[in-house]
Amino acid sequence: MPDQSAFETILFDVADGIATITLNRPERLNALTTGMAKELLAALKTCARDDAIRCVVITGAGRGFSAGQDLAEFSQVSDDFSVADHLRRGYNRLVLALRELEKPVIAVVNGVAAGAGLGLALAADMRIASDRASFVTAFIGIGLAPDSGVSWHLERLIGPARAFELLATGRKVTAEEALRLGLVNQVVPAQELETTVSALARQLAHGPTRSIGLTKRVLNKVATLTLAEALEYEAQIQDIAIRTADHREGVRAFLEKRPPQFSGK
Ligand code: LHQ
Repeated sequence: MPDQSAFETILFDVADGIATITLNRPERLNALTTGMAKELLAALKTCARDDAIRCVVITGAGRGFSAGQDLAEFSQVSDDFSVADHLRRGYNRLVLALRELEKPVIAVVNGVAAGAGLGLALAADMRIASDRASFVTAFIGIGLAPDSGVSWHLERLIGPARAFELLATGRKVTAEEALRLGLVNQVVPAQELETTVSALARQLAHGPTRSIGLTKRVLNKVATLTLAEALEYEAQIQDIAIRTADHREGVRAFLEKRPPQFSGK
């Protein structure tokens, strides 16, 4: 596991099966730099490799979740800079790492999530927002098209017309509206955010991690399948799930009328 001191722009903490990654440039609303993207990727690789980690929480330090690409860093690039390569090396890898991580990932949206920062929040499996959170696509404000998976996730989460509206106007969405739109799972008062998330993260970290991971694999895949293909894919994945120790424990616990003790195996 990387030592916390290996990171300069994020905090990485593991306790009780829960890895908490905190974007940590609060004075810049946790705007993302190249170094930060690298550190995040390294932390997510650790989360994937370490069997003791059974739930991942991503949040921001201070009053923001993340304001997206650090525009100061971006303004200093040379003439031959390729934004496509910047995206391929950075945010594209991060978004895929979050989606492909076969463990539950909760984005704890403590404040504003904008641009690529919104992209990270949308790539998580669930979003729990503080009542102080807000959501801004931001790309249009600086004359850009969406990146970091924001178009893909927004269209699926809230539909094409609303996705277009938020992308084309760049208007700020409050936590309450985000809940109505289906952009977040839950909104809680800022002072209750930590206890709410810690209870949820603990519940997920004590769950049958492999079947949660396989559930994520199925949801990722069925998005592009016909019903007949999805049924076949589900059948193949169930063949894997049924061989897990946690499946056997779940059935045994049910028959013995006791709560299951899932090991994540
Ligand atoms: C920031 C930033 C920021 C640096 C606030 N950078 N300092 C991919 C490929 C290539 C190019 C570009 O981008 C991408 C992907 C993207 O992410 S595009 C979208 C980039 N992000 C934005 O355009 C958002 C810019 N920020 C804002 O619109 C506002 O700051 C929001 C709406 C996020 C928050 O507004 P406020 O709550 O009013 O805070 P603020 O604006 O006062 O910001 C606080 C400080 O943070 C401030 O610094 P200062 O020294 O004045 O206190 C800002 O300059 C700094 N900051 N976002 N992205």
